[in-house]
Amino acid sequence: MKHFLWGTATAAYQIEGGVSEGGRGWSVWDAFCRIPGRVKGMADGDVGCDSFHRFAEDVKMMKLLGVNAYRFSISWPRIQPTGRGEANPAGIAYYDRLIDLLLENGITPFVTLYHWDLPLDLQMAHDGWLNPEIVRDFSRYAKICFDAFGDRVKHWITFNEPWCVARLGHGSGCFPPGRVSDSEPYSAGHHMLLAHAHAARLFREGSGGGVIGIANNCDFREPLTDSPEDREAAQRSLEFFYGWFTDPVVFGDYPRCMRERVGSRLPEFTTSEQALLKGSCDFLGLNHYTTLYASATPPAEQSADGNGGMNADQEVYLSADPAWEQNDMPWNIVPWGFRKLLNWIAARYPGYAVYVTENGCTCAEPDAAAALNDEQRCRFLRDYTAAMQTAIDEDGVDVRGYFCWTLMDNFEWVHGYGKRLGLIRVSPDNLERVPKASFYAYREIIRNSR
Ligand code: PNW
Repeated sequence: MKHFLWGTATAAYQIEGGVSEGGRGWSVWDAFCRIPGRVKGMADGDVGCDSFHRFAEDVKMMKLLGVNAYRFSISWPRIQPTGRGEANPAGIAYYDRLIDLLLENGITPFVTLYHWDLPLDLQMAHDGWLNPEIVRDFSRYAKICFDAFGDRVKHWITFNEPWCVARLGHGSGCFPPGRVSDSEPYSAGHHMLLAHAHAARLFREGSGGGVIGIANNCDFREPLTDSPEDREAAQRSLEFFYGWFTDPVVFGDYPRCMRERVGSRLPEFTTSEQALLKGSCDFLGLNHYTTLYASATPPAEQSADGNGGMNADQEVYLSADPAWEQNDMPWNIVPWGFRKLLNWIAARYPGYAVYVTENGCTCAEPDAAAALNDEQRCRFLRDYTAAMQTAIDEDGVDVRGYFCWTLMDNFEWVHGYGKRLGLIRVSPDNLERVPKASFYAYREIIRNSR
């Protein structure tokens, strides 16, 4: 696998800290963390891993790890403190230094423009993703980034998991802006898709070169039984999950089953919007963590694992095999689901290169000793990368890269710092970075594949 990208991934709000430095404005997450009851222990990203100051240490660790790519995100409010207007030079300078250091160390930067930290002003004064004007705002922000970093950054991701922003931010309300609705997720999602398409057009019109894509998340859905009804339920569940944000960027429109079931709550694309969306990705990103069974009727024996929300639209019941090992999230550890999902993506979107933009394991790590001996994560990484390798070698899926989530323990959104996914432990006392066993396990995986 000569040109395969082996990397790790992070996101600005989860690691940077330095929230009041370098002219950075507030994001919706800065505000959300201050609302009692929203984030466990009222944690926030004020310090994070302090990567705003310690990024050189991070790069050093990546060098030691042997990765040849790093996926990180740019904080929109560092670049435009209110989400509109001139670029903030101090924000640009921070990413300039990070990008240069990565390149000096032979590490390819893979840059995400939006990993959830919407400038707070755009939310408070302009209604965030529910306002169609945000398409223009996002495009301008994207253009600033392409112009500033495009000479060195050749791999771009517009959105990280728009599904989460739509569903968790506007459906269940557990993410900012904390709205609960059965229609707003579809309009927020609609505007993110249009913002993606406009940004991709601007990117391609610029002369910088490189590729642009989107990082969509998807769990796998295995039919609970062989019945046609359960097979259809699993298919429907995947279309409502990955298809929602991938069909439009590949084919120019939402999956037909969504159109039929969501009806008038699903906005329509105009003909010119469809043309703009269609083919707006050079590659498809996949963030994958777990697998569940899907059925058309409630499962009789299987342990029910929630109904996946917005279930009235999908009419899908989700369940887990009690025999499956779970991690600390708790998410089921099912490597074969990863292989099957990669095959599902290759079959639905033929001709597309896939990058696994996130995959990783949450482990219970009550103390430093447990963290450094994270045997479950070592196994997870070996088994999941092996499943991916089989999808590549035996099934012919065109996977071009794999990014382990995540380089180091960080701010895990509503879970605060209590859920850990890092290859590196970050000491809560002094933020010292110490490699866990999984760091060395991943290093071996990378070495053995070359
Ligand atoms: C992803 N869900 O988040 C994000 O891209 C990362 O920032 C995050 O740290 C990582 O996965 C681990 O959680 C998700 O509820 C958050 O289905 C929630 C869900 C999925 C992904």
